[in-house]
Amino acid sequence: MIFLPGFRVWASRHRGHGGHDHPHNDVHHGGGSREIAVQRRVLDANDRLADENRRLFADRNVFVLNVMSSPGSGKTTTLIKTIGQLQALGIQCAVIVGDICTRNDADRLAATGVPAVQINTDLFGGDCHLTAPGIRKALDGLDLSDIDLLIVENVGNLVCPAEFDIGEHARVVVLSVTEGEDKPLKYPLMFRESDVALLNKTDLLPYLDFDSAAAVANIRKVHPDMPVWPVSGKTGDGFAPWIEWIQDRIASK
Ligand SMILES: Nc1nc2c(ncn2[C@@H]2O[C@H](COP(=O)(O)OP(=O)(O)OP(=O)(O)O)[C@@H](O)[C@H]2O)c(=O)[nH]1
Ligand SMILES: [Mg+2]
Repeated sequence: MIFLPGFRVWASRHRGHGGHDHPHNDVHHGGGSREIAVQRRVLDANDRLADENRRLFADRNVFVLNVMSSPGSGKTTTLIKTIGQLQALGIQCAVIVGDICTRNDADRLAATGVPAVQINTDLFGGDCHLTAPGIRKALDGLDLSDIDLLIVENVGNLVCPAEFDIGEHARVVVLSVTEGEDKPLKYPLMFRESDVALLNKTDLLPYLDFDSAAAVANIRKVHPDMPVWPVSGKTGDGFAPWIEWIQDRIASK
């Protein structure tokens, strides 16, 4: 197993100043068509680099997952368990993780023995999502030659990461049972754009009023055919279909 300690990569911004440069649907502070044109160019530039990333992943025969959720839903915890199970199956993983500050998550993930690269976005205004250029830069620190699966843990945010193609092959959204059943309806883009949903922290259900059936129904209203698997990142319960899906996707890449 290659070991590469987590290190800091600064994601480049789309424009050369601070602020929040990406296309929200609810722009309500002036700018009109010019603002929309700038946003279009930002996304076009990102998409071109995402395609380049995808070509690079194809060359290296690596399957790439983009894992997204609100802050604290349990992405890192779930991924640590996931990586452990995949390692036992002989699947070689690497991780890129995005946060505004700290390398905590790269350190936690690297403790499993996989190469882990941390991207911090704080130096450039604290982007709330990863971008294709940021991933490209992080790849400079990863040797993908023996890697079957590259997992990207996006910045904790249930909105913005869904707007940016990073060159991934599949998207996973993690919704935890402490967040409320209505989140898929309030933040539909994330659920519409994902291929799989993990309903995490199910070990806490006995202590909550959370209605799992309603949460699943809400996800299905937004994305009718998407698999939704209840899991506990803490205990490892419910992981079988999730691990099987990853194996299938790697096999068919
Ligand atoms: N009870 C319980 N706690 C969990 C579970 N998964 C994560 N947690 C806890 O939830 C908190 C946040 O978990 P993380 O894995 O750091 O969440 P994250 O989504 O990676 O957070 P960010 O990267 O900051 O967005 C930690 O205290 C975890 O121990 C779970 O399945 N059950
Ligand atoms: Mg995390």
